[in-house]
Amino acid sequence: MPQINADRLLSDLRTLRSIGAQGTGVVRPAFSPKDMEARRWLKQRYEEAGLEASIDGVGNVYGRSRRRGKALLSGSHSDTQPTGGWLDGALGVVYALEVVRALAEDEATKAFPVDAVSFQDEESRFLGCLGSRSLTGALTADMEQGVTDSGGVTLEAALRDAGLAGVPRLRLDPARYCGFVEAHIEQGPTLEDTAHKIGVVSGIVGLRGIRFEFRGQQNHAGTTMMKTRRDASAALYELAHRINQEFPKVAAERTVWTMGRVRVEPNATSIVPGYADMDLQFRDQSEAPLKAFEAVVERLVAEMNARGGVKITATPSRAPIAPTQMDPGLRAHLEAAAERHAPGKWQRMPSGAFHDAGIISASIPSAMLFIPSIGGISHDFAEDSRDGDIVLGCQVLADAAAAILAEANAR
Ligand code: HGY
Ligand code: MN
Ligand code: MN
Repeated sequence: MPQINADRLLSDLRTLRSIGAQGTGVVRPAFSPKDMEARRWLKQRYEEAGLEASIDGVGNVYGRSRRRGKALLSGSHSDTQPTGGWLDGALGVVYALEVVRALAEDEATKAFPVDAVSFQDEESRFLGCLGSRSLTGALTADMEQGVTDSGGVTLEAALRDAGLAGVPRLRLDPARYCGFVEAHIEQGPTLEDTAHKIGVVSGIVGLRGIRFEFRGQQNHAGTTMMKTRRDASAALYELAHRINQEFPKVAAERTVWTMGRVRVEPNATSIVPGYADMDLQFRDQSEAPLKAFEAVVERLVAEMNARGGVKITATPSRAPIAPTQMDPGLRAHLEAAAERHAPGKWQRMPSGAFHDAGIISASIPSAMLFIPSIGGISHDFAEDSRDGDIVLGCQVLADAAAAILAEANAR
C-alpha cells in the first residue's frame, strides 16, 4: 500500500500557506498576484513530481501523468475567500500532489496514472467554480460576459493582469479518467462533534443567488416625514425580515440562506437612503426547496412593488450550482480505506459547502473526502485542522486512490 510522506505533505501545505499569509489566515483571491504566485509554485511542484504541468487560460494548474492507462484525477482549488482559511481548497490541492508522489514511490502502484489539478476561482470572486466549469465545458460566453468582482473589476481585466489573456484553455477528456476525488476540510462541526476522523461525502449542495436593488428617493432625515419617505433601506430591512419569516415555512431540514452582503447609499446618518442593494444566497441538497424559495421571493417583491414608493428589482446574482450525488463506486473505495485507517471513526455525510467536485461530476464520476475542522470554523482566519487529522486524511486518500486505479486498470 502506498505510504504518504507526512513531513513532505505538511511542509508543502505550510509553504502554500505562506503565499498570501495574513496572520493565521490567507488572502489569495483568484487571479491576484499571490494567487498566481501560488499557482506557479504548484506548477513547479507538479513538474518535480514528474507530471507534465501547465497553467491554462483561466488559471487552472494541471499536472498530467506520463503513465498509460485509466487515470485518476485529484485536486481542489488554491484561490481563497477574501478572509480565507489556510486549508480551504489548499488541503485537497496538496493532498493530490502527495498522492501522485506516494503512488509513484510504491512498487505496486508506480505504473498508475494520477493527474493533479488546482481549479481557479472556486470561491466566486467572479463566478463560482470558474475553473472547473471551464475544464468541463460548462463555462459559457454568456456567463463570462461582463462579469465583475465586488470591486467592479472585470474578469477580462483580471485575466489580462494575470498574464492569461490569449493563453489556451484546457478541457478535460472524460475518457481518460476512472474518476475524480477531491479532499477538503469539512468546514463544519459534524466530524469534531462525533469524534470522527473522516467524512465520505454523499452529496453536495446546490446553490442559487439573487441580487436585490432598491430604488427610492434620497432626502433629509429631519424634514422628510415618514409617510412621504421613499426609503430604500427601509424596504431592504422589510424584505430581509419577511424572507426570514417566510423561508422557514418552505425550507427542508438542511436548507440554509444568507444575506451577507448589503449596501445602503449614501450610508450617512442624516440622509434617507435613496438606493440599497443586497445579495441573498440559498442552498440545499435538492432542487425543490431552492425553487420554493424563488417563488417566495417573487411573491414578496411583487407585493412590495404593488405598494409603490420604493422600486425593487430581483436578478440572479450568480450562475446556479445544481445539487449533485457522489459516485457510489468511488465512495465505496473511500469508505473501505477510511475503515482500514480509522476503523469506526468515519461517517457518510452531505456537504453544506459547494465544491468543484459538484461541477466535475457532470463529466467524470466524482467523490469527496472530508477531514475535521477545529471548532467547525471556515471562511475565517481561525480555520484550522490538527496535523494528525491532516496526515490521516491524506493516507486514506492515497489508499483509496490505489484501490480505484487497480480496479480501473485491471479491466
Ligand atoms: O461557499 C462555499 O460553499 C465554498 O466554500 N466556496
Ligand atoms: Mn473550498
Ligand atoms: Mn470556501
